[in-house]
Amino acid sequence: MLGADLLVQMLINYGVEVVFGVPGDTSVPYYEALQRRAGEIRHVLARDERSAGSMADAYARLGDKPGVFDCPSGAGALYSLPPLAEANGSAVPVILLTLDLPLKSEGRGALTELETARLFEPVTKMSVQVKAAHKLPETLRRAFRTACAGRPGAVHLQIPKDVLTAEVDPAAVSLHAEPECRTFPAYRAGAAPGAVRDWYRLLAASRQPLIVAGGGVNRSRAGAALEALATRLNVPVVCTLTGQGALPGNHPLAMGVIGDNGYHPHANRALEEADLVLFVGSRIGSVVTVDWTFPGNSLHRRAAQIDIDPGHLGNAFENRLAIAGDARTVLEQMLEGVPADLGPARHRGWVRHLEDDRARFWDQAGRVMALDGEPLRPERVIGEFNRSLQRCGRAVHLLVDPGTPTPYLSRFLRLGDVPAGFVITRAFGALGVALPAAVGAWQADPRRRPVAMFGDGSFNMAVGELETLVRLEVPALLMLFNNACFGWIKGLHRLRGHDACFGVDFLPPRGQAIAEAFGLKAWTARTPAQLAAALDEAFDTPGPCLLDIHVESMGDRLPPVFSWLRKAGEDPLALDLRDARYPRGRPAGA
Ligand SMILES: Cc1ncc(C[n+]2csc(CCOP(=O)(O)OP(=O)(O)O)c2C)c(N)n1
Ligand SMILES: [Mg+2]
Repeated sequence: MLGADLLVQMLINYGVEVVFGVPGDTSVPYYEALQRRAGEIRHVLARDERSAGSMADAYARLGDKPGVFDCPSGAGALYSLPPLAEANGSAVPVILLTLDLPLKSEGRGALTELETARLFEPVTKMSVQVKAAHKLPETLRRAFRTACAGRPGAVHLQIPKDVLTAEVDPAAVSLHAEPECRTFPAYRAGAAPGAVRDWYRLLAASRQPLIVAGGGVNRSRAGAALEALATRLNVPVVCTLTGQGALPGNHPLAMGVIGDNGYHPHANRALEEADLVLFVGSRIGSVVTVDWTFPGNSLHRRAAQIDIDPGHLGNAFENRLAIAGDARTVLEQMLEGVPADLGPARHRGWVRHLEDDRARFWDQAGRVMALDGEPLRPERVIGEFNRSLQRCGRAVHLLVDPGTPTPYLSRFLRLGDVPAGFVITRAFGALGVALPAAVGAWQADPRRRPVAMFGDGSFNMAVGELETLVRLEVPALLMLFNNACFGWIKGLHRLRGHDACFGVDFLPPRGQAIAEAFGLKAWTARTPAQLAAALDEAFDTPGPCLLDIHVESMGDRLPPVFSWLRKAGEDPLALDLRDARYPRGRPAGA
């Protein structure tokens, strides 16, 4: 067997159904091997390695299998770094295969030579060069085990071309795959003995408990366990940006999004007021804590934490209880261990209080989302999206880039009964992810419509993948937030009290024309009526389509970002919503 066939056989043995990638001079033997097994494993050709990586990342986030992508030597590897770093930082199992120069050319001035195994070391759990073809099976096993077990993460394998073309006697190596590591999390770990009892001791003494669902809840697919436990204990649940979707949108105990970006004021208030906060699968980093200034009522000795990574436990403040383990497993243990004397009717007043705050917020939000305006107000865009989504009723995957989409979607999304999965890449928050992520999302589950939301800055970084959407007939619904600028950065200039924003404006893309040139169906929306009609048509369109939505710039009005509102002298916890303006009076450059 050729090394390349061994490699593909191992991928098949691990249940890999799809690999994403971009070819190069060094990857031809691998592509030939893929071609020989085309009935068993698909290859999705991306137009940029960054996109291939974002596809693999989204595929893993929205399913239960690791994502695999490939790139060629040199430039291809360099382009693959951003998405691999994001996957690793977000605990998403992604395996990158760099099909590299042959070992025999090492150190002899070959074009594209680069020590890729070293390049990826700081952004992966494991990055190694495979030095001989007979080492491929065991290295692949280590790769899947490392990516999927413990805190999931990224793996990089540098595979020289002469390893791919070498002959191996298949009888001399074992091609077995560890069944536990075909999906993730592999080898789920439970809580240490006594931890569940300790949790109930804390809960019994609490009058205002709260659970925070972080991205780890989604990674562990612990949503059902969380829902069952929260319901059984009558404990309200808030989530972080990446924890969105942990509970169904209309769950009575789902109290919204906490933190800085796109937070709900009632959710942040709940964190201020709770006397016991159980964080599940959250790093509790800068966004959740608004750069460690929130909540004002310190979480020291108010918090308990469940995390797969013991390095996160107690990292933000002193915990009352720290449990190292897999989110779903620990929550299920808690569910099994509910003390008999713990009735379901506890904390009723607390829950009612949070429900009142939430109702007050949504009352206000309904008014704000109905406001007219040209260019369109982002709140209106999400409001129309909510309406059109619920009219359509079909399950979606929401892929959301930084800029206008992240804060406005998180704050104003109303799913109702519509099931949704989310990809909001927040380890690095790169632009240009949502559009390619639509391809990975669709590969993960073609029953769910991928809906990607991105700014025009983002769009221009990923626009080449429109061709991929059309070629593969991915029924993505793309929402381009067109404001002719890097709006988020413009807002940061404005926050410093002057109007002279430097290096942030560009020409508005002609989104509809661009999309149509690639073969997508497309609309331009400048008014609420145009937007409503285009959204309904888009939901009824079976193929890929794009809405070029002309929105107000975040440089013109403050977005729902806690730290920005605070800096502008507004009360970020106010439930009564009003338009907030940037401060004025400081000369540019001062
Ligand atoms: C790859 C990358 N480069 C730069 C940034 C910094 N950045 C964060 S938001 C933003 C502006 C985004 O502009 P756009 O996509 O048009 O969205 P808008 O803010 O205008 O809604 C930039 C440049 C980033 N997040 N990712
Ligand atoms: Mg923009």
